[in-house]
Amino acid sequence: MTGKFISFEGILFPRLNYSPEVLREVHESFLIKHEDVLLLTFPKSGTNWLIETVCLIYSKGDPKWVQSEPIWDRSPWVENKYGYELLKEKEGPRLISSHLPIQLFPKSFFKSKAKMIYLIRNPRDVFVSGYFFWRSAKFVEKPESMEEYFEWFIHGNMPFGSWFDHTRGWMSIRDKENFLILSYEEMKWDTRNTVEKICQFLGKELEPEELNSVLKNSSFQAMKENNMSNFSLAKGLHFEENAHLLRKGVTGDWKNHFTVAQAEIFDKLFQEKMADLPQELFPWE
Ligand code: PPS
Repeated sequence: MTGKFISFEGILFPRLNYSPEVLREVHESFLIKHEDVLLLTFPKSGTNWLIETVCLIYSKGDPKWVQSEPIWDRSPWVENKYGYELLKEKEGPRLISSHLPIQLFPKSFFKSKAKMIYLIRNPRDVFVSGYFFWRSAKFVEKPESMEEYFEWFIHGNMPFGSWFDHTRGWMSIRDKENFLILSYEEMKWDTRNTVEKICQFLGKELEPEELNSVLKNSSFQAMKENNMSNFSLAKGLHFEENAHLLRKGVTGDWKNHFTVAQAEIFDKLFQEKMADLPQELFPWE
């Protein structure tokens, strides 16, 4: 399964828009500034929801920005060629998105005061979301079946590597004060409270009606209808016509897809890989 992927430092990336040269340069020399805000996730954890929310916090709930500029330009991906070029030119405080594992992230971050939000999601739901997403993408090897994708996922043999390593890696800096861990589940179950938490972390204050507008314009339905945020601009070229970034937007969908055997294998693996971390970091059922 290497035709549409490249491997860099043992991690797979889509060939389209990624190269070892750019990945190396990003890691070695991209300068993170103190005033940058970094939005970090393993793919399919709710990245775009977080980006939309933060953009709306920045615009005090005014939807003009999120409705007029594509989401990948508002908060470019530092690791891909397109986003990297944009970021190098951007003036002022930047929003920066990334799926990079900690060992490949720009080194300059670790000496900066830039704030980072790391959003996690139940890896079982990450798996299901990823399966449908990668199946609809034209620029990656498509898994033949959910069984095949299960094998890729549990061995980390897929774009951006292992969920377990990614999560463990970033959680190792969880005590830093410029680092906030959020979960998709808490965002879903108590969105208002989570948005307030983000505002507090970023030092932003919103009036009640501004907060209401952030919530309204970052809702699943609003994002699904927003062509600047729902990836419809990339349909045809990079995605099949039936692709949906905003697919279901729920927690626990894995229960509709996992076999009993897969659920058991996953539980065992989770125990093996994550047991030494405080379990309250993982708020899903
Ligand atoms: S990507 O391609 O890695 O950047 O995808 P990512 O944005 O991380 O994750 C996509 C999943 O997030 C869900 N999503 C949302 N859920 C609730 N509310 C809102 N507003 C929202 N926006 C995106 C999206 O539906 C994907 O999850 P699934 O389970 O596939 O529906």
